[in-house]
Amino acid sequence: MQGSENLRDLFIYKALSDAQVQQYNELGYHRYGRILTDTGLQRMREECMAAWRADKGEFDPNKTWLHNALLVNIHHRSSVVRRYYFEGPLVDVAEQLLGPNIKGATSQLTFKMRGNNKPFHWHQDNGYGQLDPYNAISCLTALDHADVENGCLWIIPGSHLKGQVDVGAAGTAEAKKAWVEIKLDADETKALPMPLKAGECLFFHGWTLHKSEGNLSKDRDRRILFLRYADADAVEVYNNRAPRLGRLVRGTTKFPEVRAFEADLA
Ligand SMILES: O=C(O)CCC(=O)C(=O)O
Repeated sequence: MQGSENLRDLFIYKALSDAQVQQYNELGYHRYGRILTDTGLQRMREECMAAWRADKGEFDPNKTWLHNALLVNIHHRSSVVRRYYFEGPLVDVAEQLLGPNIKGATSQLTFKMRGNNKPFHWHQDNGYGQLDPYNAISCLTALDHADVENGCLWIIPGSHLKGQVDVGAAGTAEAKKAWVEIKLDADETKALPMPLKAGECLFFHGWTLHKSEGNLSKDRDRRILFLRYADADAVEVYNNRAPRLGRLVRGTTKFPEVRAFEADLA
């Protein structure tokens, strides 16, 4: 992809209104709606699938969840993801919700291909990698239509207001490396499905409880690009409070290692 390509041919920029910011603060999530243009969606599917096929091949029920569902650092492998992550509309959203100093904290594909009927249990994203300050946002961009049948996300509105849930040993650096699964209790009667159309985006707070059920459709994959942003000074609580390394996408940071990290990644 050409670096000079107009970002507005790929991505749809819209600022959140004050009412939407307030609603996010109350409910812990926001449905942005369409965020990729048709061209952006097509590029993203092509580049993500090239990386996915090279590493993963076809879905294989005999392989681990990690193998079947996750490809980390996709921005190293796809220039359109890189531009979306570093320069796209989500950076503006992150600024509205986190403040002026922001870094990318995670980029990955989280796929639930047809045949993958494994649920992903209730958890907080900040449980899998506790960052402080506790205002990181997770942004899910759908590369396919996602609905209840093919394993869309479910959320408990307002659950972030209860703060960080202690996950004990599952929240340690060792558990994170080994991808120990977290299974929090949640009041299912309050859960809402979050269907998305391809090219739409949902974002939510790092404390918002969410889950997904298995993909029970016969012929539809559920492919999601998962990006996370944090305050530029955010540290990893589980890792002796070392700064989370991620590209500085806006503003400044007190950590020189964060300023230097991926600064040259075009
Ligand atoms: O891929 C899924 O279904 C769930 C992903 C998720 O909740 C996460 O990565 O935090």
